[in-house]
This record gives sequence, structure tokens and C-alpha cells, in this order.
Amino acid sequence: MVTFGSVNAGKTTFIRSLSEIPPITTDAIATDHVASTKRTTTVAMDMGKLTVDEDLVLHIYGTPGQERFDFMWEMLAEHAFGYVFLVNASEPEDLLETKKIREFVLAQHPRPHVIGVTKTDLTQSCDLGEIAEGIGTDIFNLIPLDARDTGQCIDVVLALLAQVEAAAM
Ligand SMILES: Nc1nc2c(ncn2[C@@H]2O[C@H](COP(=O)(O)OP(=O)(O)O)[C@@H](O)[C@H]2O)c(=O)[nH]1
Ligand SMILES: [Mg+2]
Repeated sequence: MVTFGSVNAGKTTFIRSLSEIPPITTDAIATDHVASTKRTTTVAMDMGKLTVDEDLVLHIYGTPGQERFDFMWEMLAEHAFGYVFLVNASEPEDLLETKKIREFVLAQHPRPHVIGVTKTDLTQSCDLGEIAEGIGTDIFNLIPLDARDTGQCIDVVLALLAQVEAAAM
């Protein structure tokens, strides 16, 4: 399972919340325009592990948000059974970027996926209608979550597993 989305959408946090082993992260001090939003950013990938049941152990990967790392998106997408796209509700400027990331990944390796919406708790956040329109999907495809909350992250994984099951039928 691979998590995609723009910088600061909550991808690394999502994996940290889900993983039962200390996640392996590749955050480095941000040196480009990202430095104005956060101190460190993912440069290669995040890795975690989640045991759903005795027959299903998920390896969860997070990608860097910047487009110049799109070769990592491609590599991780290729072997994934499904994707979680995360979109930051508090950054309207990120909607177009999220739309492009999703289109890029699905064009290369179409897979079952879900779209999680983070940061809806922040006062300046867009509503779900604006987000659906901005990234070019239907509102019922969006799952609001706080990436810091393990229970809410698990609900997103379960929604993805339901999509995977539906696609297999
Ligand atoms: N308020 C709020 N903060 C969040 C939420 N999800 C993630 N964050 C915070 O957003 C920041 C950036 O998250 P990070 O996982 O580094 O984003 P990434 O660039 O996508 O890997 C962290 O400080 C998280 O704690 C949320 O739903 N609400
Ligand atoms: Mg990250």
C-alpha cells in the first residue's frame, strides 16, 4: 500500500500512526521552498508495517511530495496493491497538485485507491465539496481523517481493503 500527496498532507504521520514497528523514514532538513512550511521533508520514502490479521500483513510506504521525486512515485506504485491519496484541506493551492499526482500515478499503474482528507480541523480548511471539485472526483470518494489518529487511519486502510476486494470480484 502506498501513500501519495503533496508536501505537508500528512503522509509520514499517517504511516507513523499505522505502523506497529518504528517506521523507517527518510526525512531530511528541507532546503527548497518546502523549508517555509516545514523543517524536514521526506526525500525517498517512509516504510511501516501493519498486521491486519494472520494472513494479511501490509507493508505501507509513503512517498515524497515534491514532483522532482516522481520516479519514486512510479517505483513504489508499480508493486502496490492499492493507494491512499492524502489531500490537505487547509491548503487550497495544493488541490491542483494533488489532482496531478493522482492522475500521474493512476495513468501509470491503475490500482484500487481511496482519498483521505486531512486537516479538516483547521479553521481555514476547504469544505469537502471544494476539495472534490479541485481534485476532480466525487464527494463520496473522500474520507476525512486526522493523520495523527490511529483509529481514523485504520478506517482509511479498511476502506481501501474494501475497494481491493470489490475490484477482485
Ligand atoms: N491539525 C492537523 N494536523 C495534521 C493532520 N494530519 C497531519 N497533521 C500534521 O501535519 C504535519 C505534516 O505532516 P507530515 O506527515 O510530515 O506530512 P507529509 O509531508 O505529507 O509527509 C505534521 O505536523 C502532522 O502532525 C490533521 O488532520 N490535522
Ligand atoms: Mg513526509
